[in-house]
Amino acid sequence: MGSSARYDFVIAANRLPVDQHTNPDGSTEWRTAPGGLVTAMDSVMRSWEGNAAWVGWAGFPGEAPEPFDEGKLRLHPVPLSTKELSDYYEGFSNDTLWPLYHDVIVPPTFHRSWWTCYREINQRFAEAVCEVAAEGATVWIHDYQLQLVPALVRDRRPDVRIGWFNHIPFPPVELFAQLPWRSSILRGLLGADFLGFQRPDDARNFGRSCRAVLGATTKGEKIEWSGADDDRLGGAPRTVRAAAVPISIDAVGLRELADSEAVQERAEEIRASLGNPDVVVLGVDRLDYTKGIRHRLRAIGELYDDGSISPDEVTFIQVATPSRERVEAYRTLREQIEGTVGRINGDVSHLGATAIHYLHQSYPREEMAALYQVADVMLITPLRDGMNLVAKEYVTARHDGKGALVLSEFTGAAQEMPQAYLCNPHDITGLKETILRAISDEPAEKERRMKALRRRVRKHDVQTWAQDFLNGLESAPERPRSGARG
Ligand code: ADQ
Repeated sequence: MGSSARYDFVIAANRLPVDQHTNPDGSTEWRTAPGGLVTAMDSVMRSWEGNAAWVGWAGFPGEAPEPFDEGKLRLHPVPLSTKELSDYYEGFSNDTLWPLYHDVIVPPTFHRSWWTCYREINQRFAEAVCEVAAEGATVWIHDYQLQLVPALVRDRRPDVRIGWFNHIPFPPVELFAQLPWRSSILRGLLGADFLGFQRPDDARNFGRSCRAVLGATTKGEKIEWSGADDDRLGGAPRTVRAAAVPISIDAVGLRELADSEAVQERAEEIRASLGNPDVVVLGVDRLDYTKGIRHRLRAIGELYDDGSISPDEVTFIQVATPSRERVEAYRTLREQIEGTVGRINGDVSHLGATAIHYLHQSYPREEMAALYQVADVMLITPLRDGMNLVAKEYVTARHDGKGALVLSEFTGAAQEMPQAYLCNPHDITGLKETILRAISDEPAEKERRMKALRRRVRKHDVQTWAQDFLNGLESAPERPRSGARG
């Protein structure tokens, strides 16, 4: 089957890189979806000389559109029904795996019917990949929604080279072991040649789970597994490499955008509309319980309450992007956050001086770049985060030497950005002190830190990330066998 397909580079991700828009006249068109993965992959595509395809869900339930071309890229939609969306995506991916992989900040929900659906959808994605992948193709699978796809593809197509990248943390074995389907997930992943993680700790956590759950052996980044059991995803012995390849941003593109006259003007406009406060503090997150928004509000609220900062001088803007609103834990979080913002504003704001501006909306890139430029202090306080691209975007956009980044030590970004004002968001007193320090440190000290942070992001941008991943995949221990099995 593989030999008749034409695409020698295949990406598989939960979503396609396009959204369908309906025009006022009722006609529809595809538009590039905003987001880090699309930008990242765009740079890989541009330098890829062969034919490339992207397998993913088109963004609406029901029948999938026929495969189509967007520029050089073949898009291959995978259908999901409303029920499948609920069980595979909102259920197993976002209410089982997401909390389990983020330190069980909320308890994961385990439902056998969700798992059955997850397996079926992974099978569907794997079939689509096998359908489009040319003989000997490179296949790059993304994220926790598709952890069974590597072995399912390997099983049918031993000729292809398979990489998987995890955008979120991989949990310690003590937590991962809670998952009733833990060994199937590990076997699924071990179908890949190369597994990329955000941090060395994530790669090590994965290796430890393979040892504890499957009896595999590890040596540095190499994992050796006998494959000896009766699970249909298993089979021959395998050697797989698991390593850290931290993701990054399109630093050149963002810098250019931030430099543009329109963005500079917009930044001034925003500042003026806030009443030109002395200090603007900014938070930007998807509205997710992993992002530590409640802890941040607690610290900010106490700083206003105890008079350490005043709404006449310091304004806090919290942008909280709507996210997963059909999952209960997200609805509860939204209510809590909005209640807290209302309480703080009610207590400490006065006419003409609002303590917290809360924006539950998505914005274009230009507006985000302008907001970053306005921020004197950026507050990033997740309880756990795979990487956190906002940290990298902020230091890149704020390139005038000013600004200060407060960054949780529980983000992947903290490992690469030690010059940030690092914090433990669980320690509210410590967090308050760190915020005050970031506000009041000498400009020269802030400039020194920001310069080092910017240099790091410039040197390790998204192009470097993609190249590092593909190099890792190319040199992974187990070369593909020739000849497809169909
Ligand atoms: P996310 O959890 O979505 O990603 P993050 O890395 O912070 O988190 O990326 C968010 C992106 O969305 C940023 O590019 C940001 O600019 C953008 N964004 C946020 N709010 C927005 C808004 N209101 N309007 C428009 N754009 C907005 C997952 C993992 C992360 C990992 C990334 C990439 O959870 O840990 O860094 O994947 O691997």
